[in-house]
Order: sequence, then C-alpha cells, then structure tokens
Amino acid sequence: MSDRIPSSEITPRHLYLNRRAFMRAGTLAAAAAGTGAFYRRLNRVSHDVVERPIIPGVITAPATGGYRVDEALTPQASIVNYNNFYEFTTDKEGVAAAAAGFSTAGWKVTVDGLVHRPRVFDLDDLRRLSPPEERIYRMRCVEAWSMVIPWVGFSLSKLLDAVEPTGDASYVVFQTLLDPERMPGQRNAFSLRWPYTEGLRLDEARHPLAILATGLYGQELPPQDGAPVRLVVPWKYGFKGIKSIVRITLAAARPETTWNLSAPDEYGFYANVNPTHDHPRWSQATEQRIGDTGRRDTLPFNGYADQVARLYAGMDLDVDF
Ligand SMILES: Nc1nc2c(c(=O)[nH]1)N[C@H]1C(S)=C(S)[C@@H](COP(=O)(O)O)O[C@H]1N2
Ligand SMILES: [Mo]
Repeated sequence: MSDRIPSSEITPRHLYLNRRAFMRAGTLAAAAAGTGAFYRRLNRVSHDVVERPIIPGVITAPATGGYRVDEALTPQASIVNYNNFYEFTTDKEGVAAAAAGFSTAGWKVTVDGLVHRPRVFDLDDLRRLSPPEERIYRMRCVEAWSMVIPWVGFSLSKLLDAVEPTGDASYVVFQTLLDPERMPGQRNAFSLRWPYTEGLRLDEARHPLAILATGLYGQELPPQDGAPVRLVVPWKYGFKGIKSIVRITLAAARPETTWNLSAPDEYGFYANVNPTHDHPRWSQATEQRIGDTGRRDTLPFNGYADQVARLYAGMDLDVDF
C-alpha cells in the first residue's frame, strides 16, 4: 500500500493461486520448480490451518440487512495465510509464520477519552457485552483484492453504549499494541508510524454493521488476523480494520490515522470502498476475489450502499475519500 510495496504485490492473484496449486501437487511441484529461490519460497509458505479454540454459543445474524452476504466463503486456509499486518512483516504470505508465537494472554482494552464511564475491559468483559454473532462480510483491500469472511464478533455500538460517550464525542480512535519486542515490524524505522491508529466518526462506529471481531470460521482469531480483537467495517477498505486493539478513545476532533498520515493522497480518512475513485497508482473499478479466476466489479460501499450511504448524505466522496 505504500511506495515500499513492490507493484508485484498488488497484481492479480494468479501467481499466488498458481503457487497454491503447485503446493497441492506436492513432489511434482518440487520437481517442476527445481532447487532455486522460487522453490525455497514455495516451501516456506504454509497453507495449513492451525486450529484455534472454538467460540461457544455463536448466534446467527439476521439474513437481511447485509449481516450475511450470500456469496461463496473464502477458504479458511486463504484467510489465515494471506494477510496484511505490518507489525509483523510486509510479506503477506509470511505474516502467519511471523505472528505464530504472538501471545495475547492477559489482553486488555482501555476505553477512555470523552466518555462518562471509562473502563479497562479484559476479554471476558468484552464477551459479556453481547453474545458472539457470526457476520459474513465482504472484505475489500485497497490493493484491489477481496475475500468473503465469516467473522465472529459483536456490534461496536454495544461497547460504546457501555462507556457512554459524552455529548462532545464525535470520533472513535483505535490503537494497536505498541511492543517492538513482540511485533518485530515496529523496529523498522522506514515503515509506518506506530502504533497503528485508525478512526471512525461516532455515527459510523455506531452503525450496526461495524463490529469488533474476536473470531473467524467459528474459532478465536489467529494472531495474523488481529487476535484477540480487531475492528471490521465492511463498507470501507481493509486498512480501516485495525488489528490487535489495546485502546479505544472517544475524541472531539478527527484523529490522525496511520495510512492517511503516510500518504494522504492515496489513503483517505473515510476510505469508503468507491469504484469511481481510483487510487493514484491503480484503478479501484475491479477487484480480484481470492480463489476466483477472473476479476469482478467493485461495488459502491463494497455492496453495503443500502445500509450505509445515508451516513454520507451531502458529502462529496471524491473530496472526503
Ligand atoms: N494493526 C494493523 N492492522 C491492520 C493492518 C496492519 O498492518 N496493522 N493491515 C490492514 C489491512 S491493509 C488489511 S487489508 C486488513 C487485512 O486483514 P486480514 O489480514 O485479516 O485479512 O487488516 C488491516 N489492519
Ligand atoms: Mo489492505
């Protein structure tokens, strides 16, 4: 997503998919690829799914309202082996391995700022806010690839209700853990400004489709997907979905956010999926659904216009992108 990412990383996924087909061919792949760097790379990439604890009592979201899109799910193996999580590595196929030992024991989320009831939540506290619900959402990365992911989570509005934002609160600011010991990508001085920070307008954050996710495919989130808790805002580009959250702050002013700071002409604060607003370096009109062969049209608000377009009434989405 930055100048530091080679353009090969955002090309259509056929290379990636070919490599996966290669892996399945096993020894045939070894023979075909020989002993060069390409084969070593093949060998390094895992397509395994490390089973995670099953989340008990997951309820089904309503069938209408965008809570469960009726599209083929992206295989779990792809969701957990093809990631963006710069705190670990910029190599999408290396995040799973780089994050494998990341421990979330004793995790806490501080909720503070313009609230009547500031509070530190542990994971049990979060679980008590609302029953875990399965939400099947499209995820559209700003790099023009997409997935369909069965998340487990709960509406962010439940957490906001619990802390009671004051009348002055207009934005919600989210921060990822800052710990270069455990997140080696944070030692890279040429990378992003840490901690990874994201934000939503309060009315966006209160929209019922915005969730805090604690799982996928019915299991607790693996580290590479943002364990133990991450944001999912399905009508926005994936970079708004900040991972491994430790702090949520209610604020009066719009926060500075990580990708917007790094390249404001490329990554807007709103980052609503918009097929008519191209990235300066590539078109946003179409996308590569991981697992598909051809490209598909990108939909306004990632297909959630009926639910969310009203939030942006009167705004010029080419200016406030
Ligand atoms: N803290 C943090 N959150 C992050 C990122 C990141 O690098 N660090 N990458 C973002 C981007 S660009 C995308 S597309 C999604 C990817 O989520 P996934 O790996 O679970 O598919 O996470 C987002 N959240
Ligand atoms: Mo992304």
